Amino acid sequence: MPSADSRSPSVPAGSSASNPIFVLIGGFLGAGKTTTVARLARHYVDRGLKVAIVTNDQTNDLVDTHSLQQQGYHVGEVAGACFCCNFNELTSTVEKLTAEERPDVILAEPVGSCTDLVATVLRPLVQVYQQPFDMRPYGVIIKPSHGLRILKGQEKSGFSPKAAYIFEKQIEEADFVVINRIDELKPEQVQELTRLLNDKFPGRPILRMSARTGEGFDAYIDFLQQTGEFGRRVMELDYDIYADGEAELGWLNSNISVRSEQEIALDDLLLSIVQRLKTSLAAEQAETAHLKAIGLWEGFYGVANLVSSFNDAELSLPSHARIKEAQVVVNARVAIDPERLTELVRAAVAEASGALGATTEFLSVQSFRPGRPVPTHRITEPLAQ
Ligand SMILES: Nc1nc2c(ncn2[C@@H]2O[C@H](COP(=O)(O)OP(=O)(O)OP(=O)(O)O)[C@@H](O)[C@H]2O)c(=O)[nH]1
Ligand SMILES: [Mg+2]
Repeated sequence: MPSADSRSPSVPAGSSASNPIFVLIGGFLGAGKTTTVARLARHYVDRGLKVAIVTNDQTNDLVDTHSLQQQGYHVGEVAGACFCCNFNELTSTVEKLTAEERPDVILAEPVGSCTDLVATVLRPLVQVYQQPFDMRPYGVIIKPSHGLRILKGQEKSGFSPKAAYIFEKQIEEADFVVINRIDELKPEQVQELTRLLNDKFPGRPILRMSARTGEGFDAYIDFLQQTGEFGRRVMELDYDIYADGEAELGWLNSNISVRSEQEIALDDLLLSIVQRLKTSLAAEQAETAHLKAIGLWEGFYGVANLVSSFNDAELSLPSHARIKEAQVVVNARVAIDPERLTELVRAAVAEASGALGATTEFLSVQSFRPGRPVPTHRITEPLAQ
C-alpha cells in the first residue's frame, strides 16, 4: 500500500493506511452504476491506490462481476440476496478482499431495485460492524429516461406506482444525486430533470455526468472527496410497497456455452440476443429495467445492454473477437412472469446463435421474482452527535 505521502494531491482526503475509503454507488437498475464503478476504479488505480469492488445480486452468474473482473479489478460478489438482507456476507466479503489485498478504496454496488440502504447497510457498517471505514457521501445515479417518466408522473412511469416508489425512496435517502447519460441529453432535458428533482427533493445536491464519456466526472470525484455527516438520511419506508414493487420484476441469470464450427463475431451474437429479446418482450408489453449479456473467450469480453423498452439495444463494450466457442452470461430484469422470461431468453439465445451457425447449451438458469426484503439490521434512530 502506498504511503500517504506518495499519493497525488487528487487522492481523496482522509484516506489512510488503516481506514479504507468506502463508496456505495446507488441507483435503479440500468442507471449506470457498474460503468461508474469501473471509471471510479480506474481513477483511483491511476493514482496508485488499491481498489476492491463488491458486487451484489439475488443469485450468481452476474454480468457485472464478470465485466469488472475482465477489466482487471479485484471483485468480491455477494450473491443470494441483497447487501441489506445478506449483511454478514457483505462484511465477510469485505474482510476477504481486505485480507487478500488491503485495499485503499472499496467500491460497493448494491442491487438496483434496493432502497433503505442508509438504514440497512451504511449505518450498520458504522455502528454494528464498527470497521473504521472512511465513509464517503452516498450518491444515487439516475437513468434520465426513467427519472423523467416517473417525476413527470407519466403513464408507464417505471413499471408501476410501486416500482416508482422505490425509485423515489432511493433518491430520498441519497446525500446527492447524479443525472447520468448527459452525453445523450439536450441541455433542456437536463434542465427539466434538474427542476423536477429540485421540486421533489429541495436542497439535494444534483450532479450531471456521463459515466461513459467522463463528462462531469471531475465534479463527481470532488463530491466524493468530502467527509462529514453523510449516509445519515434514514427515512420512513413501507416494506409492503417496497416488496411488491420488487416482486413485479422477473429476474433471470443464465450461463450459456456457445460453440460454432466456423468463427463467428462474438459481438454480433451478444447484440443479436439482446435485440431479439427486446422484440419478443415488446410483443408481450413487458417493460424492461435492464437486459445485459456478456460474452467471454480467452481474455476477450464484450457486453451488450438494453436499459429500457424505449432504448435501442447497444454494444457497450465490444470484444472485436471472432470465436468458435465462448461463455455467454445473460441477466434480465423485466416486468414479466419469470417462467415466461426464461422461455423468451432461451428462444432469443437459440435464434441468435442459430442465425450465426452456432449451437448453445444452457449450463445454468435461475429465474424468480425477488423475495420480500428482510434486512439483517435496520437502524433508524438519529445518530448520537
Ligand atoms: N450513453 C451512455 N450510456 C451509459 C452511460 N452510463 C452507462 N451507460 C450504459 O448504460 C448501460 C447500463 O449501465 P450499467 O453501468 O451496467 O448500469 P447499472 O446501474 O450497473 O445496471 P444494473 O447493475 O443492472 O442495475 C450500459 O449499456 C452502459 O454502457 C452514460 O453516461 N452514457
Ligand atoms: Mg451494475
